[in-house]
Amino acid sequence: MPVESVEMKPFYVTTPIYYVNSTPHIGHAYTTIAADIVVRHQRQRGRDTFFLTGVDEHASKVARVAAEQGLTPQAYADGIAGVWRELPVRLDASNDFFIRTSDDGHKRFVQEFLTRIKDNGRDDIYQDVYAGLYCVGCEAFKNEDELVDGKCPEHGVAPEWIEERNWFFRLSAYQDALLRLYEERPDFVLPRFRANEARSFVEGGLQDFSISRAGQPWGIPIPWDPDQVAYVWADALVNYMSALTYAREGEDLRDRYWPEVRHLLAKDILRFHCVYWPAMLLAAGYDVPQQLFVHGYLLRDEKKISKSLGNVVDPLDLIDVYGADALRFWCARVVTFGQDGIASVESIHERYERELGNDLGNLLSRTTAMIARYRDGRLAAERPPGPSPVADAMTGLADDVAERLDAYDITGGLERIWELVRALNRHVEASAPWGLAKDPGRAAELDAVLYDLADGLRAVAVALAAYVPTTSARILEALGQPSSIGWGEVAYGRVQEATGIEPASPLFPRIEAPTPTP
Ligand code: ME8
Repeated sequence: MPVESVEMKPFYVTTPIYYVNSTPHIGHAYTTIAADIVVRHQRQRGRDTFFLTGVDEHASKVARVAAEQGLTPQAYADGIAGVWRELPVRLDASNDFFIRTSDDGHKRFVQEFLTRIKDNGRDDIYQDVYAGLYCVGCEAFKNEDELVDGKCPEHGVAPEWIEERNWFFRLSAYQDALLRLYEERPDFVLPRFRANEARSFVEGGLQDFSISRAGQPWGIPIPWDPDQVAYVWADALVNYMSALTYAREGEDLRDRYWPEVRHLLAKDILRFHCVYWPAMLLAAGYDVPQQLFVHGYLLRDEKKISKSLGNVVDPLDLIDVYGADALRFWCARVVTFGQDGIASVESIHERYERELGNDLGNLLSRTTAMIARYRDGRLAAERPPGPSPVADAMTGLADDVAERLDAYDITGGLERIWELVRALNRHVEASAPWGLAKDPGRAAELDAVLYDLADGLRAVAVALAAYVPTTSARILEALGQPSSIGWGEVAYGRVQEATGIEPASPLFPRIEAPTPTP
């Protein structure tokens, strides 16, 4: 779809809220970076955006660990929430709000939300006794057939037997409504193979699930039965709506952003998001989200990276070495977004050197050095007439990238931009400006080449702004260009006159290669 015809409705993006008691790893950074790329891009197109991330605090493990440390759960959560609040900052993510599920605004809203379901006149919340195997890692009940050697395959631990009287949500009543939703809105869950996964799960029959836990010291009290607290998922999912009610004092942002919401998440929590959450919203009488995009896992040693499996890649360590932009670039580029992929420090290093350092960094260094040397640092806004391979390479770029990013194809969008980066590098080699500079009779040709290189790099910088915001700004500055990054600037021939251009310092200085992991 060409960019002009995209409806300019508001655009609200969420990541899952991360368990406060785990440690940020590359998988968490991955969703946050992807969401940030998508939302920054929409902002460049002039859309009214809102980006939410945050932490999920009411897991039963929080209370357990707090007790071990002699702290109240709240004091323990307060102590560790800062690391999570810092994560998007370090990743250069532009979130508009950071939710904590222990916020008063969230707790109040969850109580209202559950009461709306209870009072919907369809008896959708009822009391029953539940007995079953519960995995604390997943915060979910497990069937025997989901276990491998009696253990949860995700967490490698045996689930616990739990038996208690709980409040249940009548999920089973929403089977037809969900199937109709998937049918009527084929883009509700993307990619399509994930929508099929959700559909087959629903077609297999839905079991009601417990939305409360008894005898827990930590959680949001069930308003009509304060001896029970909300089950952590019945509490956490609601964050996507609750945040809008109190993120801006005195405003209910739901009027603006609900249901224009896009949830990004990995496949581990597909059922909660694509089945339970829309059913809960329907039961509470709210519109379901606009869209859910389910991405794959970053794997290492063929296992999901996670704290419990002990093969964490700490994103903050990677940022210390390579910088946030390199991590963002690598996340978008290493695997086709949506698929599973292998994350290794070696592959970040390789892309840093080859693509960021050589393809992009050297291109800027060479271009600015040539403008400084051959034209005394002056960049003209007029180009001598004649065919331009750079203009050809830029044809359709803005629409192509926008179309890919509208479809969450952050990998494809970046590859399309990189085609231009490669075309610019080819142009340097083919036109050999250093040869033209020796021949005063070819001054106009040299002007044309320098104009094209500068203009191409300028367009690359604007197109890359959602992916690598700091690098983008540095390129524009080195070329003496304004910092405006409106999407309309991704077009040929918009470079502005500039003087005083100096050879740019390396965008991505050389870094010693990491020692290979065993
Ligand atoms: O599930 N590869 O929180 P969580 C890619 N609190 N993405 C990964 C990943 C990996 N190896 N590991 C984690 C929870 N993620 C709940 C969510 S939402 C209402 C409640 C990302 O801390 C991915 O987005 O376990 C996944 O869905 C999320 O982290 C799970 O984070």
